[in-house]
Amino acid sequence: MVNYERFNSLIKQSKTIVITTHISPDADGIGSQIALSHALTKLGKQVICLNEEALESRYKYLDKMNIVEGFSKPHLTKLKKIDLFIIVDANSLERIGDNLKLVSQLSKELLFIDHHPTSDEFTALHCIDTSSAATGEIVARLIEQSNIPFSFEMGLALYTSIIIDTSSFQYPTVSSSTHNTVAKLLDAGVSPPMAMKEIYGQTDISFYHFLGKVLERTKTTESKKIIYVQITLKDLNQYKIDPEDTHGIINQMLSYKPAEVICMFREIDKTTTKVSFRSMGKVNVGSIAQALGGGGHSYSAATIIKLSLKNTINQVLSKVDLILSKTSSS
Ligand SMILES: [Mn+2]
Repeated sequence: MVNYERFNSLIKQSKTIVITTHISPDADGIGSQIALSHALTKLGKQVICLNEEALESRYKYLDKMNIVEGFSKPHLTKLKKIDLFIIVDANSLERIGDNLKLVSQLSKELLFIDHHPTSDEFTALHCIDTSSAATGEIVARLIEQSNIPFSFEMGLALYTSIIIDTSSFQYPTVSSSTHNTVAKLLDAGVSPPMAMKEIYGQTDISFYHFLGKVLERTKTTESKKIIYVQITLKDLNQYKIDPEDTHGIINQMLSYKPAEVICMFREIDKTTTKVSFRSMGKVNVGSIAQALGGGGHSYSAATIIKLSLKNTINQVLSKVDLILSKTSSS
């Protein structure tokens, strides 16, 4: 449940508001931050969007006015008096970075707006809704109930949030209310073809050659219930691919009918591997990722494992296989 009363009373009593999101931010965090910032500015608030890192160039199309700042030391003296510190798309101060944690201590009040699972006590105090497809969907509802019309900038930012966090409406969290919200964003002027090019756009043809090479190595386990793909450092270097551009590759395999779990393994270095998970519903990959030191949602999660690519693949596949054999026999 989203605590609208607390949101409204905090906004009413606050003049200076800082909005941040988690480190290595994704499009849901950035989109939610930018949309909420535009909305609160319309209410006459002084809003500062501040993140641990400067905005990546891939998100610049959402921030034509350059409102998102990366932390630098002068912020600590400049921002002496903050009334409200809002964290979007995360539910812990551990996720926002060491410097932003220091900034949060300068604020009178804290508010989390998020859709990741957390405790009931925490949910009661903040704007948390784990059934929402994206934090952007919650932000859209908060903006609407504040009677602020969606501007084009808010629309594009929230559309981006929802597209990224549902992999273009493919996840079980997508509801009629998600589509109702999206309808209003299109009414604000968002054009799907233009937005999709910004969200998924590639400027280099070599990306498609890389994609071909990676997908050619797609495998399934014997039961066919797990489909997986691996990306090596050599692939990334050979095609000059930014690892940030590989996030969506796992979604290519959602359409494999027999799959219950989809995994993508990406080599970070010789002893570190990133594992991304998707679930078609039977298995909670959020708790698998959590048990392996990571986290996420029940249908989409990730972790980083201190093992070689090969050993990570073996270990993770046997673990997921075991869980799948238990769920199908019960
Ligand atoms: Mn999110």
